[in-house]
Amino acid sequence: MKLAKVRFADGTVRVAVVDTDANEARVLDLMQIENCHSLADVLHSSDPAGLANFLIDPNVTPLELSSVSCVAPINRQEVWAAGVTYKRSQTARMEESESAATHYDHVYSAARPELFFKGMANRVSGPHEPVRVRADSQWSVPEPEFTLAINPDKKIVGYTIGNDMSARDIEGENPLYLPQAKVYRQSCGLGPVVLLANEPLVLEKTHITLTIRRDGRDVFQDDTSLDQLNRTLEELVDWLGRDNDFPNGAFLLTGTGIVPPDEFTLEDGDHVSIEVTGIGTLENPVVKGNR
Ligand code: DO4
Ligand code: MG
Repeated sequence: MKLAKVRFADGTVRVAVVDTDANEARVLDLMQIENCHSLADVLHSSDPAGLANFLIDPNVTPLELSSVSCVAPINRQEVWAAGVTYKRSQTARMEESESAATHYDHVYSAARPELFFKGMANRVSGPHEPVRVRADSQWSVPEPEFTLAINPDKKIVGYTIGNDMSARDIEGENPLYLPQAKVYRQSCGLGPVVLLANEPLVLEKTHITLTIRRDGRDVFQDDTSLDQLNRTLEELVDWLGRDNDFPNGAFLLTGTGIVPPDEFTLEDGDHVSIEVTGIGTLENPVVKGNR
């Protein structure tokens, strides 16, 4: 089952079950349950699929998917990201950062993963909202990442698509600049839906495809699959949860396995599309900041 936050023409946002096979979204009536106000409340319940089925509003006609616009599926969760979890990312980091190459080499194989705080809802762009290249970066890329929705008990309850926008020149200049390379206005894409984690995930069949379009044509495309991830999803969540509490839950981007060639940088007006098997496609235009 897929859950989403959908926006209506009058601007109101409601939680819905998205059924791609039936091509419809069914709105939930959250008011039926005390203390259930948001998508996060459904995701963090003991049985998200059962609760969502129970809450489907019989008085609202199912909406055709083409008439529905999804917004970022986030409420008050923190967003975190893992790094250097794929071989491709390790190689790219070592190339961009001569002085810190050995750190990236070591973190790829160390027991402790790289984990960093990416932001909260205010830095997150939903489907079709702009993601940003910093004005002071001349070398920036999207990072298409399989993303976990984690409940306050630190259990994986769902999956979505994340874009860890990154300034490779700032990160490469000095690893201590990582927060500036990674955390800024509109630096994270999330959405369009959360696929509930109650169905088994087949890693080798879960493909992540990144397509970048410029002036209407593809300028970059590549794909990877989840079996290329060098760590288990549970391992990443376990490290994130050590001596940490997430009373409002968290999203965890699990790292990129796709890095465009070194000569590529995003430009203002580019279009980023990230498709993940079983979840859907996250589409965002790119804007370049003016500080
Ligand atoms: O260490 C830099 C960040 C790496 C990252 O974000 C990734 O591998 O996805
Ligand atoms: Mg990343």
